[in-house]
Amino acid sequence: MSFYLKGRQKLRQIFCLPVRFPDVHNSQSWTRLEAGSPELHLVSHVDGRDSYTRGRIGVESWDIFFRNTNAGAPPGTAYQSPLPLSRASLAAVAQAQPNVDKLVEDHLAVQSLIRAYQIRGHHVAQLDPLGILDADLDSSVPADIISSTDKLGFYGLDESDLDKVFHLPTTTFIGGQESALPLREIIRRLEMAYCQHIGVEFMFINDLEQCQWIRQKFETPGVMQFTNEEKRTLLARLVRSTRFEEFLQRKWSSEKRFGLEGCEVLIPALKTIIDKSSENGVDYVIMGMPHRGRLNVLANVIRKELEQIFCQFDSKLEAADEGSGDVKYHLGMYHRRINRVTDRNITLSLVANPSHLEAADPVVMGKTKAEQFYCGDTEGKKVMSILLHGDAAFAGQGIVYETFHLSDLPSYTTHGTVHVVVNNQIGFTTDPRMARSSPYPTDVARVVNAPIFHVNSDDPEAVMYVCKVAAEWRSTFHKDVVVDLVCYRRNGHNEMDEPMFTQPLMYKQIRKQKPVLQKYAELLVAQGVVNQPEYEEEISKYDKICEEAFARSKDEKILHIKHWLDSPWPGFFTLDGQPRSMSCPSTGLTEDVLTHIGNVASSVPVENFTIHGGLSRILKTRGELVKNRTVDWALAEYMAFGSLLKEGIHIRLSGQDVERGTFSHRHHVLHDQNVDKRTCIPMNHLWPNQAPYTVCNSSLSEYGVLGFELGFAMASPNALVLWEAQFGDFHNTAQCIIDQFICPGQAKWVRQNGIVLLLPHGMEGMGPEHSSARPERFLQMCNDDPDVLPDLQQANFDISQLYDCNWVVVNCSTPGNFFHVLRRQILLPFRKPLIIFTPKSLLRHPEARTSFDEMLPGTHFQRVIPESGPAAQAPAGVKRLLFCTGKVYYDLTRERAARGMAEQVAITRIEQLSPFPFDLLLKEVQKYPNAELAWCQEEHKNQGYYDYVKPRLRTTIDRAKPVWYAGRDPAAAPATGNKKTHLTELQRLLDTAFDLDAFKNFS
Ligand SMILES: Cc1ncc(C[n+]2csc(CCOP(=O)(O)OP(=O)(O)O)c2C)c(N)n1
Ligand SMILES: [Mg+2]
Repeated sequence: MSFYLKGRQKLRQIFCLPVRFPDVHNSQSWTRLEAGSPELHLVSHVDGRDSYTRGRIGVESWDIFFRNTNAGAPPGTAYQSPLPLSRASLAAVAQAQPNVDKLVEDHLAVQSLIRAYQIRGHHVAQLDPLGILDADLDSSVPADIISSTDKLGFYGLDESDLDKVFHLPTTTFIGGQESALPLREIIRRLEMAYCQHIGVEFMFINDLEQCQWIRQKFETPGVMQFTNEEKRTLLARLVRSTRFEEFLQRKWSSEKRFGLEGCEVLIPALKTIIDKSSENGVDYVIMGMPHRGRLNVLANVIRKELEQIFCQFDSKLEAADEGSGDVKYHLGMYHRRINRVTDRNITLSLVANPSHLEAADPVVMGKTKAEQFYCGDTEGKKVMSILLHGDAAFAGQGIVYETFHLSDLPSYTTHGTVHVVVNNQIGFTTDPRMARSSPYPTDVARVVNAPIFHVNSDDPEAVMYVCKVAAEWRSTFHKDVVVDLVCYRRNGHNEMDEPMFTQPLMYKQIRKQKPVLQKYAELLVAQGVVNQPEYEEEISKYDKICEEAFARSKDEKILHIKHWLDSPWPGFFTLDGQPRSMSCPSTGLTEDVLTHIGNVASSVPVENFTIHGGLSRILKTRGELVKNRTVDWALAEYMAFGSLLKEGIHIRLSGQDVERGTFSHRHHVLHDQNVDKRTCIPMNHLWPNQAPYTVCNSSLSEYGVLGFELGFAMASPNALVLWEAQFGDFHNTAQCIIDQFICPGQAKWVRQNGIVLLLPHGMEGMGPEHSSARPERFLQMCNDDPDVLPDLQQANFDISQLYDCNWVVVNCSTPGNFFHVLRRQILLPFRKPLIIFTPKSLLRHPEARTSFDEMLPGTHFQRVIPESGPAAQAPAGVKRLLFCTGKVYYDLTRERAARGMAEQVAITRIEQLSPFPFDLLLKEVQKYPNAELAWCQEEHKNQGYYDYVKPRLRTTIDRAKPVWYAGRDPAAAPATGNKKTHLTELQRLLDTAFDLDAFKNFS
């Protein structure tokens, strides 16, 4: 046993505190005390309990305590407030203290002491149910916590002060009705509030009202009371939680399920948070959680039909839906039901997640924000989120920090998340002391001033109490809060895993540990709250439910992943989940609409608003473009957004500096130059009854923010949600969201998502960073087969291709095509993620303009922009057909003009790289029978599009001709850091592209 426990034991003797054993509800421990165990004898010996019980102020409560404990009350509830002290007697005692200076000093000392407990009491709370570990990784007792009488000296006090009465400061509630207490009683009450089974960490919060609120919740004497009804409900919930795991273990002993054994209290804990939140008006809870206990949460919190869970264990069942599916402990769920405790409707959604721990955190936040947004819940009173974490992952994964930093930002806040940590004090095989540098796994939450409630999970009532307080905190302050369930993991990491290899002593202790259900049932039986037959009846009732569901699960013939959908889109699909059509209307707009949007985009639509002179010039240039019936990149985006808003589509554009635009081209938020923080978003002044436009500069995060926007886009198909990277290459810090959610999301979870990624890309001599959005990676993850030519005669070939793909990858060379692809994203009858490599220099390139004519009704997004110059007029004479995508097109046309090769070389742009436009490209190739084919790109050969395009082009032409390469050599870095080398490389690739003999030697 650690020094700490020894120290605490001594303290408990001096202050007559109950000695807490690891097995906190083991009534034998308590009886032993009463029966005159050596410890108790020592108590008598040191201070003489009898003698100082008699006639001393404030110690009656200890008699009550021991009496109640003896009668079977659990430690947390045995304590009751002492009888009120008469004011006269207190005053008399106070007056009897002669030395005023000493009096003042002592009062100040007592104030410090109270504050010390409030700040550091949690370090000595009895948090580990096993009694062998320190939840804060430190066995020492802080110097200012009174673990023995000699520590009173720290405050200039001594044993003789223990019975002096001190006025209590307004920053404590330990007095209850009393405003003064003897020091001994003050310490005892502080011990009761801060050093038992609950460790409250909150004094870092820099808001007095919030601190007072928490102090009141934990310090007020007798505050933790439960009715018998509540105790019975708690027991019944523990029965379900425990017996569910036991049932799975019995039926499928060799299957991984990441059981909850050792933290069964999680189920009643979550239910308490939900009950309390429902009572406070919440009707939609969105949850995210890792593997541990997930099936149990689905069964007993979300209330997924048990047979649906059980049939996931049947390896012979085939999946009925499209997609490749996912393992059972990753699937999501959506369920609407009546909350039995509050009798109110409640919708619960558990978001599907990958193995990647904590990756779902921002996704849950984003979905919650969206659900709040769509139901007008501006303060988070109706919709809330609960996030569950493992201790190792919570401390180790950076995304946790990124997500916390979204929690209070106006465009990202969900007005408070309740975080619950299943702190089993181990991560797979790694001990906490090797897994984190912070005392607690929860310290990351301190950055946002979230209170943290650590609680010993073997004290179910203490757990319920902190969960109630957490839910109340959220509904009072609308800020994040953390419940740290300090527990243990009864089995290995999964049920097949041997934990004794690495944690032998811990697991020896665990083998001895009585399950919490058994302990709590014994306690309630001892208290007379339930009797043994009632308890047994509760168990057999639930076992029967499981058995019956198991029998029904045998009737299931196929698995429906659709049953595990976390975000249904009612009305968007047909009843059997199909798109309502397989076509896409024209994405063009009438001249009037284009002109109107253009005019608003080039004006300041509010009175007395002074914009910057430079911006006036930009808007003036926009106005001229509109007069000339032309758009540049920024205006094209405006046209797409503005028109969709008119059609009732909400638009949300988020990312770093998106309001102005990294390249200062967008200017969607105007700033009054004379009035601080006065802004205007012209896009919201376009139409009466338009949908709202949200444009928000994000925190400097990619992983967190992209995850958030993905979650936002999950909530509704009738919104265009875009995330823009500052530069395309920065998306790789969000790679997990791309790899785990965006790319395979539909295949794993039958959940569509229409998120748009805007990734600035292009080799502009800016060095290895800021150049490449890594198109090769996105293209490599496309699910189309490079070697199989699809059926080009298929009706609506282009739309079917889109329907079958996992995401759409485009690189538009004109603003008009950018406009069309954004609108198509919403006009399609289904949703797919859209990856757009967006330009930098083209934002201002004089040739990168589109006439209104190409945006009028009847026009469409062009997947391929064929050659339209002289070469197209006399195709037979064309010697080379160059394919390219994006900005290099402008370099190629300039070079071709300079070389006078307009008749010999045709240049065709592939605007939609994936799904690959086999049909249109076949036509292009057939049009130029005498041309050799070459792919030209500015990216290095092992990067960019070449590896994706080449085999597909070869398949298109049945491998009849080679496809040559004109571009940079392979390289490790995306671009050179040397401007001159950049230009030399560019010239070299242009030389190759237009040297008609370049590939002769290879033929
Ligand atoms: C990002 C990530 N890295 C590694 C893993 C592999 N892994 C799965 S569970 C686990 C331990 C998690 O420990 P903890 O968060 O404490 O949860 P517990 O399993 O103890 O409930 C690890 C390392 C993972 N799933 N995700
Ligand atoms: Mg753990």
